[in-house]
Amino acid sequence: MSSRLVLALDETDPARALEIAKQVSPFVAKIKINYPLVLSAGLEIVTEISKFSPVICDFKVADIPNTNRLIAEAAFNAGASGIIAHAFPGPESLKALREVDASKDLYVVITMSHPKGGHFFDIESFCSLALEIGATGVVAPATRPEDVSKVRSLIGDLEIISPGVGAQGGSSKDTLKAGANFIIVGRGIYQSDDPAAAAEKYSKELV
Ligand code: OMP
Repeated sequence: MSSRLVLALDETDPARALEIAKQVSPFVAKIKINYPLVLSAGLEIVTEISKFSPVICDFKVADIPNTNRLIAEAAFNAGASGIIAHAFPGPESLKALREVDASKDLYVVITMSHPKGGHFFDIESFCSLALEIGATGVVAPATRPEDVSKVRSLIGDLEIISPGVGAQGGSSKDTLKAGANFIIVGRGIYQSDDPAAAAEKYSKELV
């Protein structure tokens, strides 16, 4: 069975990040890269890691349509298979990402995983926006499975990818039960002494 694990590779040492990407690739569906790694390694790291696994650029894009477009062009030209965006700038900003390349994955953040991270997020409106603009899926928090259930009831068949398992204390079992398709794990894997063994263990928990 294919993996339901996404590695959040927030390791900031480029050489170590690349080595971890190679080692974990048999156990992950995708690798998610965020600003900490890209700011230390440059966008070329997306191209390098894409050789081992599809890469989601977690740039939480949140700007006017033209700036969103420029960011998506850079990420996709580097080889990213998908991108994560915030919903609050509204439909035109999200559509601009879609229009760069509709074959790429677009994930919309619905509400966030940290304590009080849901305070300024409107789950109903953001889910309806994700549907309206034809998102691939949404990001919803493993730290609040009740929110994942609510999101599942609002977005039909769109994918749910859920961060917050491991260092943030979320339960992968409860999150999958609530309707998530993929679980995102960062520190629980890349800070482990044996990232490949940790990724294998997490991936087996998600079957
Ligand atoms: P760990 O907490 O180390 O497992 O990493 C979680 C990853 O998911 C990080 O890259 C976060 O930036 C990201 N994330 C969240 O933790 N919470 C959210 O609400 C949304 C994201 C995300 O969009 O991926």
